[in-house]
Amino acid sequence: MRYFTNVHDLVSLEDALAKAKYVKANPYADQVLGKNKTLLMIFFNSSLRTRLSTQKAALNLGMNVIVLDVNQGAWKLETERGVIMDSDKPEHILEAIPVMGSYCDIIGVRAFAGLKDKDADYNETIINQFIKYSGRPVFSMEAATRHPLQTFADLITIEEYKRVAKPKVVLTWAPHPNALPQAVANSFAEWMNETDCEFVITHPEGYELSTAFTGKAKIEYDQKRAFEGADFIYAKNWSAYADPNYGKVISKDREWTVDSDKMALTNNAYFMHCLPVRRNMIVSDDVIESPQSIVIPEAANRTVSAQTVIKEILLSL
Ligand code: AN0
Ligand code: CP
Repeated sequence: MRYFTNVHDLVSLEDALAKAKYVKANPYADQVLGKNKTLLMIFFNSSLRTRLSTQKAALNLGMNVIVLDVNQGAWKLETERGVIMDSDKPEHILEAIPVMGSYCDIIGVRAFAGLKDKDADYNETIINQFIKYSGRPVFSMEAATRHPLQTFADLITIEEYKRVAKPKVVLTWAPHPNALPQAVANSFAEWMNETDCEFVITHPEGYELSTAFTGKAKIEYDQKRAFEGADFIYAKNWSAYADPNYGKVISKDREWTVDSDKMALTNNAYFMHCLPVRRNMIVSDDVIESPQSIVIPEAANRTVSAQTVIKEILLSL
């Protein structure tokens, strides 16, 4: 595997989950594989989990790691081709990318959706430029439309906690003060459609995601009805996808906050969220602190998903 941006880059989900299980049980089995290989992690946006877990994953594989926060200490990058560069951006991404590639063997990129230009976001212009111009294998640490390392960790977690072969998994929108990308929700839907879980998405009207990601998922506008009999509740906020509101916050309705009354409708469901989470907007204190909350083991599995992916890329070098 040379590129990892979505579920279809894997041989199969089943194969990837089996490899992840091995990596989790044997975290230091491949310390020689990454010797004298350098991972460069490029962040255009903030991160706690992705930064730490991906670095840990690479160290477990014996790699060297360099981290660059583009917005802290690097030159501001122009990303459009053809512009006269007389503004505040001294360097063009078309030089910066191959230069970055010359210092490493593998590149991880975090570049969120700008939420202003839907076509630019949904064409994945930033990560695709890294794929095209870096000369190196590239993996996504959350790009404009997907967050595959997160979703891979989510599915490892569901596999570990499920009590029935085909659990009911519910992705629920929940309120947030700011406009967030659709990436986590898109990815979660895209990967859930590769499983045989019963998969339901619930959100207020106007928050419909792209059908390219939701596929065969059942859309239920009544959140309480969606929660009935659920085995996993996966909460996430996202901004509107549909025009004319692309990238906008159209509701902050706290009726959609996940609380213990709603969790009582479920089949004693586990609560999941990718984090960072806003308490008492997305989820009440008591739900996130309850024994059914698995957000910490879910975050811990980010090391496992990253290590499984980086290992596959190292094997292809
Ligand atoms: C980001 C998002 O929703 O895409 C990153 C989540 C992993 N969240 C925030 O910016 C709060
Ligand atoms: N879940 C996740 O990707 O968290 P960070 O934004 O902190 O990396």
